[in-house]
Amino acid sequence: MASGQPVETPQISCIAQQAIVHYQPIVDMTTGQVIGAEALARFTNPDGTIRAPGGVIEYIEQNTSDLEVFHWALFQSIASTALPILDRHPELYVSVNVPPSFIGSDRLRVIMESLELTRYARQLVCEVTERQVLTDAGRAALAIAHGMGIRIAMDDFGTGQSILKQLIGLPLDILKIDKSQVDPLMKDPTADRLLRGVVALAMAMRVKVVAEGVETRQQAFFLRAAGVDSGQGWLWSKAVSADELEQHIRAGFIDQTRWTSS
Ligand code: G
Ligand code: MN
Repeated sequence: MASGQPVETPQISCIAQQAIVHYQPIVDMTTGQVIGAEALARFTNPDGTIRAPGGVIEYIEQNTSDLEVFHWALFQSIASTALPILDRHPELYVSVNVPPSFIGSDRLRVIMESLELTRYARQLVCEVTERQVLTDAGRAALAIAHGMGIRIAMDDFGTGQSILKQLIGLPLDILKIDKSQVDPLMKDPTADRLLRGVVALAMAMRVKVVAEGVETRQQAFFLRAAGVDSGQGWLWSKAVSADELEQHIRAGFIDQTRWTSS
């Protein structure tokens, strides 16, 4: 929860309207190529500098109309900054954190059509968090998004429900392993064994795996040895502007695929 005083709803709505996106690269751990990017909300300060949302999104999520304003702003920012990149790199995807309730309310389809995003559906991924129980309505919503050609990623895997029966019948394409399972990899043998179990689960389900919060080469090495396809984290890059993302796409991260820095 954000520190300080609660913020009045009209002010939140105003803040929600000003959301823009930055992009954190998702990298193929073997080749160092950028295969996708997670769109993460950022806000512009009065002096023009950019700040991370802090706890603001939790306030936005409390009110349906704020949530709608926020997603419009977010998708508008994606439409104006990412589409030229998606055109130039047809294999690249952009993944967006979207609550299933928002997809189910038909708002996603309206936004996609209004912003002419529909033809990019195959380059979009909706990330849904494992922290909240997926209701029947939520599952139906994901099926709708999948029917539009959008891929589905289970975010924060291993930190929330982890109810395996929840995965049955879900149109899942990607599992995102949470940072909390990456951090203990070199310290706790159980974490390494658990990781291998999750990779086996993903392989059995025929879904891709993305490890999140990767900060060191050693972590990347361990993850790759365990069979993880791709990673996201400060080892490669923090969330950056669309221009910087494109530079990363062109250059790749070949240096970070080497075990030693020399
Ligand atoms: O749960 P979700 O995937 O939406 O979380 C993404 C968040 O994780 C972002 O706010 C991003 O800034 C943060 N993050 C991404 N990579 C790293 C990392 O390598 N280390 C840490 N500490 N945080 C990260
Ligand atoms: Mn996410």
